[in-house]
Amino acid sequence: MRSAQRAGQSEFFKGAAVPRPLCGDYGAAGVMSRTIIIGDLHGCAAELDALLERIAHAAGDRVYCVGDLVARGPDGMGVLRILRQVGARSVLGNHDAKLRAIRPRKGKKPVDKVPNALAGVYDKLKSEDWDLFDALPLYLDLPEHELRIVHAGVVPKVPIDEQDPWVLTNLRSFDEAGKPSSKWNEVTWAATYHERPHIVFGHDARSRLQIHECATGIDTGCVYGAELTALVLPAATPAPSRAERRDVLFSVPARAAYADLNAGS
Ligand SMILES: [Mn+2]
Repeated sequence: MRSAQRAGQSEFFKGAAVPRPLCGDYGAAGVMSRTIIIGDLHGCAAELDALLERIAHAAGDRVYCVGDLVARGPDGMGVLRILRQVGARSVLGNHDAKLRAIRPRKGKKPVDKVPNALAGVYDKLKSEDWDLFDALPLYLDLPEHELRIVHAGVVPKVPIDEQDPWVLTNLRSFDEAGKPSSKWNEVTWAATYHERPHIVFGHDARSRLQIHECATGIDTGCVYGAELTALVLPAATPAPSRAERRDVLFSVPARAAYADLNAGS
């Protein structure tokens, strides 16, 4: 149906440049809500706004995030505001985990120094914001799309409830001994994952967009001045094959480089 519709559209626009449809083929019908999964936000509120506009976010769309919502970037509070407006859900990122570990609590000694990456939001967070971070799960399953969202990655062939939380929030590759590592490597964990469910993840800005057989990496380094990316699926549709994956991926450019990629993870 997808290719037939596209062919029809080409016919209709014969002779003119055919714009790539912004919302796949499901926008025109106006009946099917979509699932939108957004890459690492890192406080990039203006880009989040632009991305939602680009994909014509509508009431009924379900919005998910791969985590690392507020650290490093210019406007973490703005990100939280927009995510609340659209009723988004997110998994826990490594920076979100660091943040909730330093939540001020009665009877608990305050941290000596808030890490630089979190200093921009630390004093602004209200109790309901801290609650939001406390509630972030390590993964989210979307059975209707046969996919799972994690922040960083998984060790192949290990059941999800046996995965190390550190792996789910920090993994990028495996070292020479096969040990999970947060180090960047040309061969990422996702290249070695050949199972179901399909996994949508972030945390690897250096690799940018990753289109693997059974996984899609959507940390395209917005906070580092590159792009913010979303994967958009029609209701009850699995992630398409590698060849067609790009048809469901949409990006907007960063307005600035807010952080240095080489300054840490
Ligand atoms: Mn991360």
